Amino acid sequence: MIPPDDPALVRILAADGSYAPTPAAEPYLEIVDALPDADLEQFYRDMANSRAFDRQATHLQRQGQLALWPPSFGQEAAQVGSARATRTQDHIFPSYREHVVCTIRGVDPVDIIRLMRGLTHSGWDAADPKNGNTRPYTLVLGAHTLHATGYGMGLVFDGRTATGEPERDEAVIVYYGDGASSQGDVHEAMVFAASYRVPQVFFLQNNQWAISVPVATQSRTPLHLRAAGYMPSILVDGNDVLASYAVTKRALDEARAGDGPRAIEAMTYRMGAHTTSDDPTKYRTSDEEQSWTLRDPLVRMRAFLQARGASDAFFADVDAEAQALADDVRTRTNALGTIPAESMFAHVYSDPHPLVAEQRAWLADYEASFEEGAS
Ligand SMILES: Cc1ncc(C[n+]2csc(CCOP(=O)(O)OP(=O)(O)O)c2C)c(N)n1
Repeated sequence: MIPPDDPALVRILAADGSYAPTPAAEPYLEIVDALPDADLEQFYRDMANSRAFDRQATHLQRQGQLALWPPSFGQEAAQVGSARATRTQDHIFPSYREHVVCTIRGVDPVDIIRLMRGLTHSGWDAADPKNGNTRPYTLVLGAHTLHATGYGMGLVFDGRTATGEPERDEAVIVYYGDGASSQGDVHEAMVFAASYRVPQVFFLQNNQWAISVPVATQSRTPLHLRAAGYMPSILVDGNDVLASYAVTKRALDEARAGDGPRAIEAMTYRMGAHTTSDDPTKYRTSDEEQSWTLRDPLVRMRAFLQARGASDAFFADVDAEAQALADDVRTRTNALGTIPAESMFAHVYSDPHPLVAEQRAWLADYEASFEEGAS
């Protein structure tokens, strides 16, 4: 079901792509109006690329190349808008569905694949500049909101924010879901973030479902009102990339300037399964899915750009780039191979430990017991 519009909702593009700001969007229009055509086109390009990557990764899982894939299908506008609103010096704390955010920040899509294939413990090195200050995925719901708040407190203590030089001030943004919003960790993070005026944006993607639990069961009040108990909280149409960009940009600017944390609830929809191990037809209706298909974020932005005169050649170029990206991901995934099983013992303790040594020896004996070796 599509939730009825809340008067607090910030939306700039209607579902048909027409420019139709809601009253709550008025304060954000100057941000959107200042965007050059190149940025608007980049937003669409990002969404098309990430959808192609996500679809490819889903296929690769079905073909046995990955253990699991949590699709970002449907959440592209919330992620592109918010990620494009960050600055280079900001710090990103994703959950596990933020493929769009991570790749925009510079993470190689195949590094996300390597994580989901079980080849690495965390996928990428957050300290490597090419990864754009993007921390590893956290599968423990809500735990990383505390990591982000702790990091942001460090920014305050170290004088790396609210210096009066916006080009230099740093902020953190943490992504989490409607289900995670019920975790105590999230609320504790909000208490500390508010108390210490942490330069942090809590970006909640309300995709309507926590696996098979609908958001109406998670909370009897709109989720943005939960966060409003701690800090200014904004409700945005997460399928509108322009609105997502504008509210996140302002929230990050205010956070960096020392005004304290901000919360954003981006109303969106998980158009795919929770993960490739899930079958959403068991708990939601096709009527519901179809009603959200009518709000597809890519279709909306495409219609907006077309009305502004974007050419067929532009869309053909975007499609070709997205296809090339998906092909490249497929080629490199198929070449990934495997890793020695004993690497699982490598990072358990920093010093040698007798129990780990015993288990490593047991595994080596077990593998040697196969005539042709374990495969
Ligand atoms: C602390 C914790 N409890 C339970 C789980 C199992 N679990 C994994 S995903 C999920 C639902 C999360 O829903 P939501 O926060 O809305 O995010 P979404 O997957 O929809 O993006 C649950 C319960 C977990 N990973 N961590």
